[in-house]
Amino acid sequence: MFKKLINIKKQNTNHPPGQIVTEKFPVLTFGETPHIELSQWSFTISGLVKNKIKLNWDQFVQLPKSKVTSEFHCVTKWSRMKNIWEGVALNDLLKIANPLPKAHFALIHCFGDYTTNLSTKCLLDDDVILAYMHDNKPLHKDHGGPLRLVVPKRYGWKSAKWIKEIELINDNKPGFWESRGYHMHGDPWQEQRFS
Ligand SMILES: Nc1nc2c(c(=O)[nH]1)N[C@H]1C(S)=C(S)[C@@H](COP(=O)(O)O)O[C@H]1N2
Ligand SMILES: [Mo]
Repeated sequence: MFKKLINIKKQNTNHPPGQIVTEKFPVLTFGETPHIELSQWSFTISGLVKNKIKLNWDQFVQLPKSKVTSEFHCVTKWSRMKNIWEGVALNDLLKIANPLPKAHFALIHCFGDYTTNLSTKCLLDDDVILAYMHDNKPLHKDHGGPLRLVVPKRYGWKSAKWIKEIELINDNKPGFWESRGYHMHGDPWQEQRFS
């Protein structure tokens, strides 16, 4: 009983297994940073929803703001422990979009064609944010500016930079890395690196 308590505490105060903590914030991108004009920018929630949402940049920045401090774990083994993200809580927007009961999964689409998949349940977690600020500064374009998704309870590849669209779907579909062998769920505490 006592031993178990210690183990639980350890897991809550440390990084996930196999990770090395860094103070730096490396840039991990497949390919080039896309160039996005704010006047051409939009964010959409589409697919299996009652209310499709499409917002331009001016509309997006007028939405109520949220702030989350969370850990970031890349599957290449670095973890950055304290990140202050500011933007819009995704569950606020998903509640408005109102996913249909059969919308069990989502495919995330980005400017620059990157994709990744997540369960709807995972996206509804209250630490999931659409971020345009990081550590009190506007999100740098190499880190996904103007807007990125942040999903702290999944490996970093699920935190899609330059997010453009969330498409709610019925059956789980692999994204860019998932179709190249990365795990469909990607929970760092379970070390779900590869499938
Ligand atoms: N659009 C897009 N999003 C992406 C990636 C990418 O290549 N393209 N790389 C992913 C990976 S593997 C990681 S670890 C994080 C890295 O985020 P960072 O570059 O801000 O550290 O972004 C994720 N999101
Ligand atoms: Mo990564």
